[in-house]
Amino acid sequence: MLDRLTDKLSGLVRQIAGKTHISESNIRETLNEVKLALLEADVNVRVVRRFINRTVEEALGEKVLRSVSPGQQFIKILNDRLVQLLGSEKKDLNLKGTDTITTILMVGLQGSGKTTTAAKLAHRLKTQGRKVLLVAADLVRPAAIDQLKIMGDKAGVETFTMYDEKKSLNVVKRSLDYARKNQFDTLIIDTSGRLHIDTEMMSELASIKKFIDPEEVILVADAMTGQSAVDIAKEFDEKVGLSGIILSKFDSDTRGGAALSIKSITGKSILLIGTGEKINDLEPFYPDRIASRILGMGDVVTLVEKAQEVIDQREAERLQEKIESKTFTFEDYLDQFRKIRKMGSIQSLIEMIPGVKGNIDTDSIDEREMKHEEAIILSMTREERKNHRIINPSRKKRIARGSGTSVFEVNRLLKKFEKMKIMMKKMSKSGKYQSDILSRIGG
Ligand SMILES: Nc1nc2c(ncn2[C@@H]2O[C@H](COP(=O)(O)OP(=O)(O)O)[C@@H](O)[C@H]2O)c(=O)[nH]1
Ligand SMILES: [Mg+2]
Repeated sequence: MLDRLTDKLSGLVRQIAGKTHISESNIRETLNEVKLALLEADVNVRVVRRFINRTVEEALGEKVLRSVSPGQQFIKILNDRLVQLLGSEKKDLNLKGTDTITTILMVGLQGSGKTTTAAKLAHRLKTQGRKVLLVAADLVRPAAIDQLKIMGDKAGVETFTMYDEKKSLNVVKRSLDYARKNQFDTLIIDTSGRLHIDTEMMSELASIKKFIDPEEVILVADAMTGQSAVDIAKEFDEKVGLSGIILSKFDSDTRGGAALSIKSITGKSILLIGTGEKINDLEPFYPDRIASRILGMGDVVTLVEKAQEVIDQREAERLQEKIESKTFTFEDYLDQFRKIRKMGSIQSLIEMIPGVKGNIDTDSIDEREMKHEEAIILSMTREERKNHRIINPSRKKRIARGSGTSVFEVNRLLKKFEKMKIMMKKMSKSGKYQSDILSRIGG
């Protein structure tokens, strides 16, 4: 799902991420490509238009054009907007405590995946320690009851059935009595769908809903049906009232526009996604993870946010000047060192940089070595830090003793520092913020 969109967007992201200068036309061009990619992925036209307009507006603001890393700032905006489009936060099911009964009504068209999903959900809630009863209230298709029972067995969950009953509302009523008597805390009701929306189905669902007053009315929508999944959701919401949506068949290789349109058109969140036919194939829907996957960018957003906290723009500029004028000293080094440390472990930080994971052996970045280096720098006098060239053999001995290291290590750091200055100078010309971070920590 969403593979083509992912290819397209991550390509665009890669192009723009490293840019040190971006212009209004860069932004407009890129967003135009984004727009085409979204339309091609079958995202609703009006949703796309609104998305692009808002993103353009924000991206053309000062924050992007004048920032130290405009490319990444721009991507962050794009990402945040995309997360919002997908529903912002992961939404959990509304479940009551296990001392009472939570009811969940599954609705949807025939073939959308209701029965399968009901059982998957039962399985999921069971593993969370709930006592779940599946209720076979689909009486339209004769085999439906058996199908639920078979799936229920796979889930290790009891299924409530009434083979001779004709009215699904009666099944629901009786199942509630049964649940009360047998201390079930969760009822998942599988209802009958039709091939198309019809009034009989809707009124049946409405009467069940009225009787049971469920905590959740979940529409199971087939992600493969694209735009029409969105229309169906809208209609079910108007006629029955939904609390959330499960997108089934998210494992298919269709274009995936439904996932991106459904929230902004219906206002209902995607709670979970079905990713296969097996009982385990049900996953929470994380808007932020999906967005960064689509943009193919690791955790660049977290990285930008963290970096923003510690390194403000002016300071970055000062640093840049120092690098250019070669007045970068051990004092600055120490300073950067500590800022980077504040951002978390070096390893995890570096792994967040797009393109780094897999390309650089982050295990070789030794945190212990960094601590030693810090100790060495701390044992230098201010003069030595400002001008490391005065560090002669006797000073080296003193520093090594003071820092609990060896002259060998002191020498190694001095050499590394020299090498790093040269490297930084080179990199500051190509201007990449991320390589800048890397060079500062000597990676
Ligand atoms: N690949 C895939 N198939 C699914 C998924 N959910 C359901 N199906 C299949 O879709 C078909 C219809 O599912 P079913 O639960 O009977 O739909 P219902 O008519 O709404 O109850 C079955 O063959 C399921 O195995 C899913 O997430 N991924
Ligand atoms: Mg069914």
